Amino acid sequence: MGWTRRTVVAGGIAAGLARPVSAGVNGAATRDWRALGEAVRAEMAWAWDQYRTRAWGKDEIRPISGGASSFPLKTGHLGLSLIEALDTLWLMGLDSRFADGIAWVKAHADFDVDGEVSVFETSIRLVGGLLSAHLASGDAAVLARARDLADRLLPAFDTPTGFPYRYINLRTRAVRDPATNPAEIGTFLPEWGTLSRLTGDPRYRDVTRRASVALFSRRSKLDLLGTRIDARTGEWLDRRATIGSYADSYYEYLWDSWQLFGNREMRRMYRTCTDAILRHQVVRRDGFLWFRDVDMVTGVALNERQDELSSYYGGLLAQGGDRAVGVAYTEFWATLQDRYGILPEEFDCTTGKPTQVGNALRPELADAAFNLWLLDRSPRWRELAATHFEAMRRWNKAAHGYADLADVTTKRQADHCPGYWWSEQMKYYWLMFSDTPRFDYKRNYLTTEGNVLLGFRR
Ligand code: DMJ
Repeated sequence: MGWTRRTVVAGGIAAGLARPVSAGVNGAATRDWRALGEAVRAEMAWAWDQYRTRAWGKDEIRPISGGASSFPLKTGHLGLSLIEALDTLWLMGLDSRFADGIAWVKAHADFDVDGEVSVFETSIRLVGGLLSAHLASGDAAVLARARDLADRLLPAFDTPTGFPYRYINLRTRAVRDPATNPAEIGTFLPEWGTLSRLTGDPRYRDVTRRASVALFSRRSKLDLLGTRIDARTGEWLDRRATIGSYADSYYEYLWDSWQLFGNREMRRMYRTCTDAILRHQVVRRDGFLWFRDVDMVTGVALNERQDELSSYYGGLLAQGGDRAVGVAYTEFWATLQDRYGILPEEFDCTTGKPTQVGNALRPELADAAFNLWLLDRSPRWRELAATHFEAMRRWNKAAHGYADLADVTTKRQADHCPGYWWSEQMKYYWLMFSDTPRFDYKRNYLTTEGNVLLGFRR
């Protein structure tokens, strides 16, 4: 018997996989959530102490060897993991460790470095991390560090379109690479708008708003955006419309700017983009739902690969009012999590096979579970996050921290722990399981990197 497209998909995704909903809800009744929260907190404290001993002030600990790696500089360190961890430590009540980290920032954080960084990564991780650490600590010196860093990134936005160059030298301000993308154009306003609010300087909000609006104005007649665009000319370089990497957090920040600032213009842009995505990119097959990549001009389907980064999208859809689609998409990812234990970086729905077998210790499915849970408090989302946490503890834990997987099919680890691990999934698990009094579960805002910009209860 030949494999038709339909049988490949059915065999690839659906065959033999029970929908996990009922198992999750039943399990939820018997779980001790506070104990699970304590387990998360204990893992965070242990990992921090490893970092404190072996990689203090470095960007990333190497969790297998105990060494260190640099990011976002190629060489040299800015204290990335330390800064990303700070608000998580505070929310967990790990107060002496938090104070130790704040003291390091005040004594050692120095961005006057002759080295090139990604404008986008530096903003979401370091500017965002410092802002949330400032809001958690109330320390003005931490805000001054965030502002100094943003000032070093600001010249990247000085282009004819208002889209930032992708890279900038922190000391010389030399810029490089105008071939940018929606995520690296439009993932700024919540952090930079907060910086404007805290400093009284409107420039941060104005340049980042301008970039987001200018990108929206270059949408196609179908209201879709592509994947690559030239910051000097505004010409599209790649017409592939996707909800995944290179586009993902643009859509997230349109909604977030409404959520955090009540910005109606951004909410209108979110609605227009989301309606187009729902019209042209949704695939429903064999009881599952996912999003194909299409040509932004013609709407013609290009591929049905899903990168793991896309799994955040179910949470965003629910936040924006499209709950049923968001739930269905998150359940699609939950099914893949049940199959692989840890999600592969990329999966092809037409063959039912991973196309990239690694996993860089990704938080996105826990992010979606967290956002869904904030909306409806269904035990299903706690259960999904618990599965994510327990799988991570089983397969990603190494001698000196938590590690990427080089291959989810064999569970072979890689000697790397990304900075976002400290800011994202550990915080989502903790907030979902602990019911901490330090967080306002009704009025809050977390950035794409999990940094809390609203919702601390001090
Ligand atoms: C994080 O840095 C952010 O969530 C970003 O928006 C994309 N994904 C990584 C983690 O996978």
